[in-house]
Amino acid sequence: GGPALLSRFRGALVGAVLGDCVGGEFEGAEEVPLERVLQHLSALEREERGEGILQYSDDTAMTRCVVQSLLTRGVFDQQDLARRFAEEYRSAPGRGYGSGVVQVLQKLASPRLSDVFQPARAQFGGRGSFGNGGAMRSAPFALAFSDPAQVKKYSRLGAMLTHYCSLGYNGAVLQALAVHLALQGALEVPQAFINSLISEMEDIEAEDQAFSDARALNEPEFPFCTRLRRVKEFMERSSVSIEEVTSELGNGIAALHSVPTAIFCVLHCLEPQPGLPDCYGGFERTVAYCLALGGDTDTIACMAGAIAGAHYGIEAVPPAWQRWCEGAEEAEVWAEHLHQLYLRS
Ligand code: 8NA
Ligand code: MG
Ligand code: MG
Repeated sequence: GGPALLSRFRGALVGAVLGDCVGGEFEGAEEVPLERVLQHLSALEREERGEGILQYSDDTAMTRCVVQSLLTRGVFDQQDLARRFAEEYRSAPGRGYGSGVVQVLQKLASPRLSDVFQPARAQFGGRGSFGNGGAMRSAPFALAFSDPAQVKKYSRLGAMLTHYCSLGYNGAVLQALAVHLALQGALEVPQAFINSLISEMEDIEAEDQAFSDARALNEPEFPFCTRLRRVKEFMERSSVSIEEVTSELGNGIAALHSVPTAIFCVLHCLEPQPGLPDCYGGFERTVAYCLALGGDTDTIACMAGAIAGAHYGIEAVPPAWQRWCEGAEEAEVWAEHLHQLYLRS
């Protein structure tokens, strides 16, 4: 049942781009009244928009690099991907990159660089970045590889090119796994979906590097599992406030404070929610809810958009919204090519 696999692929990639473009409006805002979110979204329904096209940010710019590298090389190629990140940053540095990652992107441009992971390893006094910049671009790994072992392996390596801290790259693995499961229709049974993610992360976080990174950052052991269990508690409650979500799951630029949050947004919006228009389907609810959280809205909506798009399929993504998003049309074409690669993998 549910949408066809190709529709899910298109939904995932278009959903990611749309979340980034539409979410950019509120990036960094501390509080976003739901009314403002709904105004912003209803303006997309108009034939004419004085504000014009919504441009994509670093989230989509880097996602496009991952897609193009996978499609061109047909395999994961870290040298090729590193070169594309560097070239993308050189040609469009104003896409809203995190303040730390730009150093990595500049170093990756050096033709003398032999170890492409070295610049990421040197970040933040050798601890590596825990930002969500690896996770925001990890959906394509779920679209290129059907084998979950490969999804995990390559989403991790792909993130490590800029995010060498386990709290950065494990967030990318979690995001890719959520898209991987959603493509398979796993969100039809929400409890089983969250349980699968928890059990995957129990394995992934059981390594010395993850233990020492968590300790250094004053986080509990198994930090992603801990947050996912909180997601599960929220799912079991009859109502959860925006304040509880932002204070307990987070809405920040750390992967730990945004990937479990994006997953929660998708789960929470499977059902109609008070305050959101009745005419909204699940995809629209998810995007609106992400924006209402404030904080890193473009990235949370990008990640939730990818998961929701994989679940509901492209038919659930409003064409009126897509029309105003830079890069949405191309994303649809690339999703079809990734689908071919996935079927061959
Ligand atoms: P990043 O790797 O530069 O990390 C983002 C930030 O997190 C850094 O600038 C640091 O402040 C902090 N950080 C990360 N790791 C460490 C560490 N080990 N020790 C201390 N501080 C650390 O960038 P990224 O690629 O992860 O990007 C993350 C987000 O920044 C994305 O959402 C992206 O869109 C961008 N961004 C966010 C905002 C916003 O207001 N939310 C604004 C502009 C850009
Ligand atoms: Mg961004
Ligand atoms: Mg962001």
